[in-house]
Amino acid sequence: MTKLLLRALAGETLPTPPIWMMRQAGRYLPEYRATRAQAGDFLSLCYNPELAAEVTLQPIRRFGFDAAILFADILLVPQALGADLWFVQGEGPRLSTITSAADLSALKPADDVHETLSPIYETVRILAGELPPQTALIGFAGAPWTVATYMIAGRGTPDQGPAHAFKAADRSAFAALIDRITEATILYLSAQIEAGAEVVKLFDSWAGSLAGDDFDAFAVAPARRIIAALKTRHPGIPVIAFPREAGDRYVGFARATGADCVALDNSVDAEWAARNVQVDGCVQGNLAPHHMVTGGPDLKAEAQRITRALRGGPHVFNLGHGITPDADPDNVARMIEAVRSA
Ligand code: 1CP
Repeated sequence: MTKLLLRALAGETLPTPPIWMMRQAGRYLPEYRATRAQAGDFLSLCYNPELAAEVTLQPIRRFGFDAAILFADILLVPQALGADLWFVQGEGPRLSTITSAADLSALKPADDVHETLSPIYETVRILAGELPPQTALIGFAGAPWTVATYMIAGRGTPDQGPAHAFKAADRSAFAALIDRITEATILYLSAQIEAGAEVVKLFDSWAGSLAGDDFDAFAVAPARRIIAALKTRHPGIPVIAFPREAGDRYVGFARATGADCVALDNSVDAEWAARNVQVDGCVQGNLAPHHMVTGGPDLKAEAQRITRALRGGPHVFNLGHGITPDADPDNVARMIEAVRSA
């Protein structure tokens, strides 16, 4: 029998949705913290295929999710393109910045990314051999705009100001950066699929800060190009797109990009999404991550409200964003029970 996640992504309406969680392998799990300590630091964990496969499998063993997501990070692609990348403990990622056309021309060509990223493909190969038969394997990459915001600013930013400023100052250099990331992403995701990923997801975490024509040019168009290239190379490969905080622009996003499923953040009302987004196919989401911290009757009520609101069409149950380090693992088990008994 085909895996539940693949059935939902193919457009099937199921009595119980497949369930997985963004950042399901992460610091809220003691076993993750132990393996991360064994690896030394976060990047060493990402580039260690055995340990990266181990942390990918941990939430599958503990909770029996319907999908595993490759353990890696969206910032490995900038590193593979030649950016310096490091993580400051307790703060987050730092990268060398791109502030001019000259910085851009110092980057490596997209074809070179495999040299850095080959350990990630090995992680995928290990997982493809070790996952239980009912568990689907998801590969992923950051969408070009979101990756560009980190490459330009050199870190996470609340408003993506530096990326907007670079776009305004030198639109052609900015567009060339988006193109370079787009090409690298096609090669990276293609290699993940060849290694055994059965689904790929594009994370556009900062899509919500693009307005009007910019949303079309830098969120829709690169996603469409990546998805078309992947489907040409790997016919039938399902793609999940996550244009986080896109608001009204969630409507028609699947049609405009060719995505098989659109992931909803938790600012979107599930009933509204059923009427306006799920009409085009599968949707994923969208429980607010804070319920994994607070638990209680609200967790059950919200998980069941979302499940019921999206029951009339294809749905993948997930959070609206990643689970946070302060979450209680017992609340994850309660969430799964609530969804399966809704
Ligand atoms: O200390 C740690 O252990 C590091 C925390 C951590 C983890 C667990 C980071 C640093 N990345 C990851 C793994 C990760 N990142 C996955 C693995 C698979 C899973 O979901 O379990 C995935 C899919 C990502 C994707 C990712 N990384 C995104 C897109 C999704 C999102 O959350 O919006 C983004 C924006 C990043 C960048 C990043 N990596 C790590 C942090 C703390 C950040 C955010 C930095 C910032 O904006 O300030």
